[in-house]
Amino acid sequence: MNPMRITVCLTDLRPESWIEGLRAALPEADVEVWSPGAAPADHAVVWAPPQRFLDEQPHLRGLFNIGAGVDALLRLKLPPQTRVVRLDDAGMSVQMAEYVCHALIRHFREFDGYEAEAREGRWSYRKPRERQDFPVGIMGLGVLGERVARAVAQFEFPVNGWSRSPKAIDGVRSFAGEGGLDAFLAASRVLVCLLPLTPDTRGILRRETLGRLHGGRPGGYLINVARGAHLVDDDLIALLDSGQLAGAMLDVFEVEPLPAGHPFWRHPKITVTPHASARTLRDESIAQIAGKIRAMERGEPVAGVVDAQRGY
Ligand code: NDP
Ligand code: OXD
Repeated sequence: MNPMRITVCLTDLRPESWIEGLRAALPEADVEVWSPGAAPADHAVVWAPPQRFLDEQPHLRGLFNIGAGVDALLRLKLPPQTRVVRLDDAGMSVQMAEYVCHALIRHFREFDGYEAEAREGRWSYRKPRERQDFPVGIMGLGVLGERVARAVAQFEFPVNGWSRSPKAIDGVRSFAGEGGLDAFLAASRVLVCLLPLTPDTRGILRRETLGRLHGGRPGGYLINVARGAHLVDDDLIALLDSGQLAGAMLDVFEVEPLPAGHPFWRHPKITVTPHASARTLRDESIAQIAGKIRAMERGEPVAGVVDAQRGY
């Protein structure tokens, strides 16, 4: 019997360590880097593959993305029987919790202000703020959002969560669906976006929604760690410049890398990070993907299979 064939197509990434790790984790398989014209494989491990790659892979059983977000993958024409599988945490949720708690606490405790004053040699206190006045709203309570919500709740902030279906998470007030969005926004002052990018969520961070934070009062804060296309950039800038929003920490952008002249780089109320909030960890990811390939081959269910209709 021919060995199972696994092809690896990682655009803009060096594939060598992935190939080595996958060969070690799946010694029974034939693991190769894809090149145009290569023989079709049984499974693929991918990041941003070109359409040509998929056109040449009509028999794929599993298409394993080395990220959690599959919006770019779902824009391609996929072989009909192929199951698309996203990374399921694989070490990302703890990083996301660190990032969001850092952004939240840095804003709430005014650490940027202290840092600026310390640079001027000034020893000055600020009036302590009430955490009850800084309810945090997390959009998306999936693998990453739930972990973030639990981490934020540990710091005793009021936490609201918004998802398609209602959730029961200790310390988190659940809002669901279109009908729950207005009440969720009104009850939240710091907004964290951890939604997948789908036709329903594209542009969801815009003037009308961001303007409703904190019951429409000024002082909201945005943390976007999901996808740049969730945000309408000009609306954010207008809300910051008018004083309606107090600031934003942004990790993701419609065009990445963020173009040199983009106003986000120099805006005094915006902190930019380079899509670094939760990095793919190679060893954890290889172990997870190898386990799922074996489970699929045994005909067992695997976690993280994407529903293409839903978009995540
Ligand atoms: P999941 O698929 O596990 O969770 C998605 C959540 O969003 C679910 O709670 C889902 O609701 C909710 N949701 C989806 N559509 C809607 C909608 N229309 N209205 C309300 N809620 C909705 O995803 P992950 O938590 O693993 O990842 C989330 C996103 O984070 C990824 O898609 C990716 O874009 C981004 N990401 C960013 C990274 C970075 O480095 N910046 C790293 C990794 C991921 P329900 O539970 O009811 O289905
Ligand atoms: C992901 C990402 O989706 O890195 O995993 O954004």
